[in-house]
Amino acid sequence: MIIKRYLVSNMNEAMTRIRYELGVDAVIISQRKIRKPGFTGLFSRKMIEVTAAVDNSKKSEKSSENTKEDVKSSIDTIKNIIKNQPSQPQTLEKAPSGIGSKMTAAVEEKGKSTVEETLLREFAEMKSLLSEMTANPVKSSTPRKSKLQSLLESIDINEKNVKKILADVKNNKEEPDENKRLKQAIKKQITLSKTKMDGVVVLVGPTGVGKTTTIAKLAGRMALVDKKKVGLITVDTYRIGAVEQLRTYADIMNIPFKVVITLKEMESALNSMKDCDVVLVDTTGRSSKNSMQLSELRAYVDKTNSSNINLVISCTTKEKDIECITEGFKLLNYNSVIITKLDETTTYGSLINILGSAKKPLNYVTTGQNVPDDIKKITAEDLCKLILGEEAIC
Ligand SMILES: Nc1nc2c(ncn2[C@@H]2O[C@H](COP(=O)(O)OP(=O)(O)OP(=O)(O)O)[C@@H](O)[C@H]2O)c(=O)[nH]1
Ligand SMILES: [Mg+2]
Repeated sequence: MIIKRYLVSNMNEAMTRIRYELGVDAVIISQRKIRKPGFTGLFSRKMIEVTAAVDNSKKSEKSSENTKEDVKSSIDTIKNIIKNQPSQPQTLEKAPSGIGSKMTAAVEEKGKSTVEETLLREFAEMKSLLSEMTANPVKSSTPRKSKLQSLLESIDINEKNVKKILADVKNNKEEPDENKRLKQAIKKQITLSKTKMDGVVVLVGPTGVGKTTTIAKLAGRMALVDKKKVGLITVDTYRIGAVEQLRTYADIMNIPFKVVITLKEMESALNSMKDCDVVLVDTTGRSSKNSMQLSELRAYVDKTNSSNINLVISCTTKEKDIECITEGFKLLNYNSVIITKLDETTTYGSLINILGSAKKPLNYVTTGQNVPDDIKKITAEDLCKLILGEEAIC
């Protein structure tokens, strides 16, 4: 707040000076007619004393040094106003006598004391503001986000992980280059699965995240590229279409395929694929909020005796749902994560959020609908570049 007093011969002059010096936002907080103090004042023309104020807190571009100056000058102005007001009654315009004039005087007196009280209060506020600014200039200004924090937030890394990464960057005293420190901190949040893709591999996850497509991709790669003996099992019995989807892939790749409805059938299907290097098990998509369904599915998953259970989750999953999914599916004892649909987003912070929330290593990422091409194992270095926007996925 800047407060200034003007001694002018008319209000036009006052308005012009106020607008010029304080700007169009200034307001007049008091005005009164006075004579110049002293003997000569008695014969001089009456003048108008106008006090105007402007709230300069919106002018963020002003440096704190300027603000201090403003506060000092305002305090000086207030001091002068207070000093001049009651102690110099001779300079005030004399009110005529009578009941009416007494009332006018009382109202004027009341008005004066209100202005005085306001000024005194503001003076006290400014005084404390000034001492706070002098004691700690940085603390008194609004804390600003660092460039690094803004960057991490802009790529959708959640608050918890932003804090972790910023702390790591700050505490890394060995690496002088901030960019390298940032990469190291991001890589620290990424763990990659080293589990070999053989034996029984199970995929679980919410509906529509790409479990069946991922199974087909994996089967295609292993059978056609790695020349492994692959078998396919599905417990996806709810939708005929879903079964047919995988059966078509199995037929094209000429690999054994079984549909499992009961727990007993799961046992016999696994027995029939004993000679396979890899048996890929597809499951029905479940809502992480439905613990009944998850418990039912768990019986099938347990029956496989697999130590390679993968939670399949899309990188486009809403931040709030990630926690719900990664927690809910813990009932199925997944030990790694497959993140799908990287081609459907432009920021990759969700990968950090998913891994941080699941606390399990990343096995694969998928990058499109093409079977078997759009799946890959990604290195921490490449994932870091992707997250920082240094590399594109497609
Ligand atoms: N863009 C994109 N689409 C994908 C990807 N993976 C799968 N999809 C598509 O996602 C849709 C659902 O895929 P599914 O494999 O049927 O998903 P699901 O998890 O088996 O679904 P439910 O069995 O219903 O739980 C299909 O249209 C897929 O083509 C991917 O990496 N990127
Ligand atoms: Mg499916």
